[in-house]
Amino acid sequence: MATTKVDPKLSANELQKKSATYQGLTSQQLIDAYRIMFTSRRIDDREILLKRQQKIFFQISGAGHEAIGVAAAFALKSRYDWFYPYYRDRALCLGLGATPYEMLLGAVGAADDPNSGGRQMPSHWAFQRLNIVTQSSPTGSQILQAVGCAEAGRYFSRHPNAARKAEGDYRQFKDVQFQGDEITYVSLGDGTTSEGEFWEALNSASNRRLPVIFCIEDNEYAISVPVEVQTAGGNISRLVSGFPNFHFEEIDGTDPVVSYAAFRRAAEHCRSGNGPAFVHAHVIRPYSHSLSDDERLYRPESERQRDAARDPVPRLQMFLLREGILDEKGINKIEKEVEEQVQVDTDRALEAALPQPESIYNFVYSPDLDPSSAAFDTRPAFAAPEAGGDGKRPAASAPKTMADLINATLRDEMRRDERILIFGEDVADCSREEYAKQKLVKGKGGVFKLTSGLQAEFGSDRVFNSPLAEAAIVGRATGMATRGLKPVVEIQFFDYIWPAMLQLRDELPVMRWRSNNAFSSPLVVRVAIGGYLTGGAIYHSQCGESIFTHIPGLRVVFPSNALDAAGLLRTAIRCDDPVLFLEHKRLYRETFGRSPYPGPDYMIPFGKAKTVQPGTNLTVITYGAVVPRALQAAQKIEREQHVSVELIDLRTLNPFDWDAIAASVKKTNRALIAYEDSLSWGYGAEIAARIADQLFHHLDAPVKRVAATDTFVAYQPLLENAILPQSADLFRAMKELAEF
Ligand SMILES: Cc1ncc(C[n+]2csc(CCOP(=O)(O)OP(=O)(O)O)c2C)c(N)n1
Ligand SMILES: [Mg+2]
Repeated sequence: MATTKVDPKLSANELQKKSATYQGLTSQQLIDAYRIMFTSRRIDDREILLKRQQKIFFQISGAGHEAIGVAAAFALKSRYDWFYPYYRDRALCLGLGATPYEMLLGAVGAADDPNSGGRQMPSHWAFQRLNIVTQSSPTGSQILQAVGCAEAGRYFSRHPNAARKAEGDYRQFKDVQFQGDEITYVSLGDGTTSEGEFWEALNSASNRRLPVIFCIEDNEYAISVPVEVQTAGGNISRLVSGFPNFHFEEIDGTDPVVSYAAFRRAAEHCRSGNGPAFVHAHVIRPYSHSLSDDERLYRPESERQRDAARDPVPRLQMFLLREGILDEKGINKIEKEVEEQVQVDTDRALEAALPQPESIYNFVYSPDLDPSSAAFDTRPAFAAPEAGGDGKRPAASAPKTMADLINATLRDEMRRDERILIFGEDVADCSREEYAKQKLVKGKGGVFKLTSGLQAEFGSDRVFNSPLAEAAIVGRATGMATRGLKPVVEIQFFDYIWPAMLQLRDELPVMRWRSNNAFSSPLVVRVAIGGYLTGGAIYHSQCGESIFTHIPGLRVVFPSNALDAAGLLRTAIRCDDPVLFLEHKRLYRETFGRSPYPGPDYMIPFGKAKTVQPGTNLTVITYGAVVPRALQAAQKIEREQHVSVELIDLRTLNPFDWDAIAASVKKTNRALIAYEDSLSWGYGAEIAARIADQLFHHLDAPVKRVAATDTFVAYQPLLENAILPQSADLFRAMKELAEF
């Protein structure tokens, strides 16, 4: 192992005994390192035993990764820097201050497990007091969030007022702390560098010079797949070396001294504001991938022996003995103390109270702020009609489009709350600010112009273009929101939301639940959705909202008119849950549903449907762009056949207004559910099933659905018309239902 003598005038003996440091690590720190590394290994060993005894239910070890973990913990600042570790980082977490007892609580799945309260597998770390952010199982999904976390730290140091608490919205429940020179640590295995999100994260961290340390713990295997299959040329350091602004280290991660020195240099680079760092640590994996894996199936004994010779725990022990830092007695004393501690903690953990089944619904959503509550029910404050006017500018009281009101709502909310950031593809007015400043260009502000003028008013810190990378948009936003920012990001077209699906399914909506309320990421994802565009075709017409309403923890909103869009967007921004805000492209500039701006505090609670028109013969339940089409059909059938239709616009899809549906169906005894998405397995299936289940005795006819065909949407208008539900289709279904 490498040693650096601090003072060459001292004798070797004195050096070792008194003032020797090893790349800046004192003898005492090395002793502490050994205690932590040995503790880490003994917890793994104990868990393996417990798993074999069926007292715990999963085990994955940090064995072989202890030295790099301790080195990172010592070089960084606990409770000051931020940490996105992965499952092999047991020693890191111990080094930062997590206790063996807390880890064993996780292993048994105890109610007081600080990682997740028994909701996640062991080694999925989360320690709120240590800034160790809740981690999940998908490999690599933490990397973009770490980038967002670093962005948040920087943002708050540039906008310290944004960190202030405020009453009456999510900020009341979201404490912010930040340090001017903080670092975000994120780690991952060699195999995980194959994930696209890894590259997206490096790209943004590099480009924005963010203080992120990427620690690659390269044990040469991803379960059974060796590194040369994952990584072209077999060495990730070589591939990433072209990223600008990085500090690079490639080291023996089984040597704590070398690892510590590398982390110190990396931290220095990051804290000085130079950009991110990349620490590529070569480590070993002596205990197979997990207890479900036996590496002897794919690794010969010779290779395993070679690794064993580098095992960091015995190596450090030998080093301490050789350097005279500890003698055998000293080593034995530490090991005995650790053994006893792990035994005591295991016994306690096995006795710990278990979570109660009634608690499973806790923290799917914010326990503090209910977006369906009366607090989010405010009256519109329309501007009084202006007298005269210059005839050129539209009066403030004039009806505006949905696009106008979304833009106005974003503007007013950004004025009110400095934690709001907007980013996405093309959302800025002009990334090359000088063009706009010199008035050479007018600015874009979104492909649908929904964010027009916001960069000009709020600056490029708050409104900026992202790379063309949807996972990065949602992943970074999630990291920012964890720190207390309120990103309102845009996915340009629903059709292209899919690269972000892992973040939208496995990360964003589950942060709060999986951490037992220790962390949360309330933010808004605005998405342009839907067809009826005449030429939108397959990739500019998709719906698919039921895929997202199927996700617990995610609010889903789908307004049909300008006023609702304004009121619901404000609720989405001020509430304490993640919200998917679906904006129908066809409705952006429609004549239908225009409204004057309802003022800077207008809110509509989630889960409250709107009765578009009352009726007595049958109920139509719908939302989005089908609302005006259903209204047209309802008016026609009333006119021509005297059928009175009650038309319900759900407005929010999760939560949805079951009470309104039930009250209406009890009155009309007939129900039709209409939606733009393809018919089968769509949103209407759930509503139909609930009506069948709970309102069976009130029905005089089968529950009907009208929706798109089970195809994609075609380009040629003739085909598009045949595919998407039209007013005539709705009319036919209403007639059939009324006549049943
Ligand atoms: C996105 C995703 N794909 C697959 C898996 C299953 N899986 C869990 S760990 C793992 C290998 C990870 O290897 P590496 O990144 O090298 O980390 P190591 O376990 O070797 O430390 C795989 C394939 C997963 N958890 N997430
Ligand atoms: Mg690996």
